[in-house]
Amino acid sequence: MNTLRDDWQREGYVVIRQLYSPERVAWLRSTCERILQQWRSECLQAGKPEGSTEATSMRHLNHPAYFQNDANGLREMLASIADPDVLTLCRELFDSEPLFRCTSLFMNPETQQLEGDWHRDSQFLYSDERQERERIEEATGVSTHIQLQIALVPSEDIEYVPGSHRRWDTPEEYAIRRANAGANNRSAMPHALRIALEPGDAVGFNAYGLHRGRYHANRLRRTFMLTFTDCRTPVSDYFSNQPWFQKPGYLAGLNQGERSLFEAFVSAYEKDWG
Ligand SMILES: O=C(O)CCC(=O)C(=O)O
Ligand SMILES: [Fe+2]
Repeated sequence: MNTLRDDWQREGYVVIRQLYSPERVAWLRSTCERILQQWRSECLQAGKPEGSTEATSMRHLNHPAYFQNDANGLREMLASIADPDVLTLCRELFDSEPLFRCTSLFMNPETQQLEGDWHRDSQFLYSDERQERERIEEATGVSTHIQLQIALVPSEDIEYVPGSHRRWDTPEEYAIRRANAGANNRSAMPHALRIALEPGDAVGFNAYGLHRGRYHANRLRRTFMLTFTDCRTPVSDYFSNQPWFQKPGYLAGLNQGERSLFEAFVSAYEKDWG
């Protein structure tokens, strides 16, 4: 029988319809909107350009600053990350225990119409292209991470080249993704698949495959993303740097399953939180 894990290893992505319940989607839709407004106004006050209305992503929606005097809200956000269906899915795909890494929100800018640039996330990790190529060519389809994007409004904003996570670029792909310092990286890509999601549907993808997003002012985009790694391969960086997990009471009210996910997260990364 063809399992979800077989598809994941072969294609580099999976689509799960209605991964989140309508109630959870409705709650996240309004909560993420509120968080986005707060983030923009705080960035504006602090003179930080990343919070401009043209921004297309933000991280760390589980930051306690978004849940002051709202213990129930924080608990609901953490429960959304540790949703049993999400963890079961990741366990199956990794054949191992998932380790939490980060929450993100992708949104449309207010005025720009931007096609995202084609990339593999490996190119940000390995600036030396030979190393990147070795890393991709030794891949067998087994992944150590997943980017799990859950649509909060209808979305066709992700494009992916199926199977590209376990092979290097063809010359045509390379000309688009990397040649001339990325001068052509917004061109149409052969064999790209645009993934259509209804609210609550999820696409999980291996970010070492060829992919891009889309950022059009006239297409509402609100996509919640959970990143997990295989617990055997933690990656410590800006995404995992979440020292607020050590605040007393941060995990209050969670059930045992939810709590274990975050306790494993803290013990994997707290040594780097200074
Ligand atoms: O969702 C998007 O717009 C792009 C996301 C992406 O490239 C990533 O998370 O690696
Ligand atoms: Fe990416």
